[in-house]
Amino acid sequence: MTRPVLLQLVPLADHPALQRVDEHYERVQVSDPGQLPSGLARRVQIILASAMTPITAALMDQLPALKAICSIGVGYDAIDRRHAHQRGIAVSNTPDVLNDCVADMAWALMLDTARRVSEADRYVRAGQWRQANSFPLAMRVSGKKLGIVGLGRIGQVIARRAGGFDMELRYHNRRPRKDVDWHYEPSLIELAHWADILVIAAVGGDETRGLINRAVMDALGPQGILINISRGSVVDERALVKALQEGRLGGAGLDVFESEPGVPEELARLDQAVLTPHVASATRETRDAMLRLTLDNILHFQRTGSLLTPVAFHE
Ligand code: 8YV
Repeated sequence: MTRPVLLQLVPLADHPALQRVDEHYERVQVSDPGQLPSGLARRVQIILASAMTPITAALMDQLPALKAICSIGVGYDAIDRRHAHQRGIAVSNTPDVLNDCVADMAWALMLDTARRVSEADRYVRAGQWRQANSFPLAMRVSGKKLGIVGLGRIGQVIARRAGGFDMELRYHNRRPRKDVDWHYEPSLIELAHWADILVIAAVGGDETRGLINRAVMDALGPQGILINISRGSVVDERALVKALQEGRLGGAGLDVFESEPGVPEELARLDQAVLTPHVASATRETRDAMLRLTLDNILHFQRTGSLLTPVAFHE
């Protein structure tokens, strides 16, 4: 009997659960789904992708038998969920299993940017320490004011870690959360004004595009630090480069960018920016857990027709 096709749009590490998936599906890996022969395209029931793989309406419509999109990652802004919903295609992501590592990375970027760790490393390697002991002073982190934009699952883990640094904490969200005691700040500008460090942990997509604009950066100010571990689209990157160049913003720690893997050259030239290549979830443990949850979603869907961690769609 011919098995339905599982279209794999990303390279995968080896995982024991893959064998079980392969018993039920013919796994076809392509990097450009446009290259898929129409005979195979007609048999695709599942797409296996990463959170950064664009899943457009056009791609879905190339696949008439598509039933589920299983994405490795928590963000779903790359998926046209409205179209999936209209076609009755289920969508899953990998919530919770990456919270700790993404939160850890937010802290790594905070400490690095404030304490100039990467810059200090470059200074030592370049032999500058031997020439003159002139490394600039950094900013203290402990005891400072931390603002979090987006207090979802990851935002809350970042917030919990702030206790260890004796920091005051406030957050901005679409709505105040009833299940936490942290101070809610209804105005993003006011939060930026109050905070020494502002961490962006909001969802990506149209509702947050360009949310962190010049006015927010100016409110954060010349000593302020901006950290982004969510999506590059949330920050106006041109405004950020200008704010850093003109000294209107103190520093930025960024794991995500507007046009990944593209990073503006001007940004890469700035010592007060710490840049990492979208690796917040990229530890062996967490990537393994993300893949496992995705494969579990696929196997559950094969057995029951529903997903373990579906992404709900609201009009
Ligand atoms: C990864 C992410 O880059 O979870 C997300 O939304 O952006 C990241 O964890 C990606 O999904 C890896 O596959």
